[in-house]
Amino acid sequence: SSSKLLIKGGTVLNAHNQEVADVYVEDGIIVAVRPNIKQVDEDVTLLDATGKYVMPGGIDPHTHLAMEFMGTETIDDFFSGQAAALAGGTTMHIDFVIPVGGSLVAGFEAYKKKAKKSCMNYGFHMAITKWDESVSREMEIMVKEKGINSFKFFMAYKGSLMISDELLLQGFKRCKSLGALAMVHAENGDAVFEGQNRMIDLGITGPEGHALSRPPVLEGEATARAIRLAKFVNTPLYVVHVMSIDAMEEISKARKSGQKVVGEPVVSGLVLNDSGLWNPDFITAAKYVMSPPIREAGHDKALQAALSTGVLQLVGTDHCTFNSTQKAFGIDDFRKIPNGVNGIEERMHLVWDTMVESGQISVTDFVRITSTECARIFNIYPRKGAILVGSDADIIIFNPNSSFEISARTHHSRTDTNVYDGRKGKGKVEVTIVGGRVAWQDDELKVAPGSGKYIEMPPFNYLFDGIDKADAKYLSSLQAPVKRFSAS
Ligand code: DUC
Ligand code: ZN
Ligand code: ZN
Ligand code: ZN
Repeated sequence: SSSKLLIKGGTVLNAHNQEVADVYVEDGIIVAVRPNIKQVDEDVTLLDATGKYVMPGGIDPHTHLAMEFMGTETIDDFFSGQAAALAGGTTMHIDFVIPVGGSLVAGFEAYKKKAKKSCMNYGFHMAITKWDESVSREMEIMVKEKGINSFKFFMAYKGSLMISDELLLQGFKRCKSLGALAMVHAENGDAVFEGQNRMIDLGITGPEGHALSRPPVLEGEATARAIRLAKFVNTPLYVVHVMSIDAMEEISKARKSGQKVVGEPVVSGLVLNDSGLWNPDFITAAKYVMSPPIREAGHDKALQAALSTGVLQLVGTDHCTFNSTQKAFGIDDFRKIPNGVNGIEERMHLVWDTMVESGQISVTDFVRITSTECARIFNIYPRKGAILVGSDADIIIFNPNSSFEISARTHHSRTDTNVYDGRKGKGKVEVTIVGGRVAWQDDELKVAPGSGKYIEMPPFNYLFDGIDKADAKYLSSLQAPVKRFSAS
């Protein structure tokens, strides 16, 4: 069997540079990157990349495969979702484990089981949806034994996933002590509840009520609150699915002040806006329902600009698909429409077209925001996110002169709709390589369920550098007599 691969003549892209070079792979690892590598053995698979880019496979930091949610389960599981990912040039994703019966360990085991049918690299974040001693203890098990270095807290979904500020603080403190990254879904869940009641009282029960019930100000408020609480605890913070100017500006302000805050826009927020979206045809509109919602025109362009200037650092998808039958659960009440849109297959193409083709970012920036930065934040760089000697051979061959076209009829997700249906653009992923093997080529999946690999992520990423020092400085400042109240 061939475990040797030679990619000839392409322009190799990394976040830090670009060069015309060949890439030679053995047993899943990149062993040489330089011009004019000679094909030595007979059993080397040869790929011609002349005139094309050779870059690290995409890493999607935010997906939900096989997730039980809002009374149903996402239609894409770890095989169909990953097949779609591979078709779109993504070689790794990080999914959110939901605890089972309040247990993180049980949730982890359940997700490992779901992921047995994987055919690419995957890692996990863990959602924290309640707080007690056992959750706190299990967080340590996750970090020290299970390869999870990030925990997501929901400030929305009142009555199910949402947790209070008190518990958020406990969670942030625990993350900090474990060297794990705290993540937040930032919307004010109490206010969303109020907003939903308002819509129902007004008789607005259609999909547009979803967006109207949770406006940008609620995302801005929760983002600001999470940022300030993270500052109080002095721990890094990762804000998932930044969908509004309101949230983005809070992140911008915090980063300017030196706070360690990461902002993740998702493809839907970057390329969609809600003009013409709330079509009178229920399904046509319901497919766009996600949380936070797709915003009015203006937020999309502002998020693109923030991504191009580094205010936001990496792009996810929140891929969370439900088919028309599932979306129809909310036909009489938008509150029952399962939240979520597709994107795992479309992310690389749409980001290239929207950000690179439009001239907003360079080709090396593209690598950074779709792969390298994610690997750095989740502490698996340079194993992932780079074409370097010693890195895992997760590689795509991208033809900038070809073109893509998105259609629900031809996409590889199991869902029957696509929020990007009909979109066309420049650039096309032609070959996707995972662990040194061609996983997707000529519109054909070449890997079988079960060939995927769980990627463990170690704690204490670069964002934790200097935190001890800042804490020590704070503590010593409290010792200064001038700060103390004196009775004398
Ligand atoms: N938002 C969604 O749209 N789906 C999954 C969970 C979430 O926060
Ligand atoms: Zn969320
Ligand atoms: Zn999500
Ligand atoms: Zn196909």
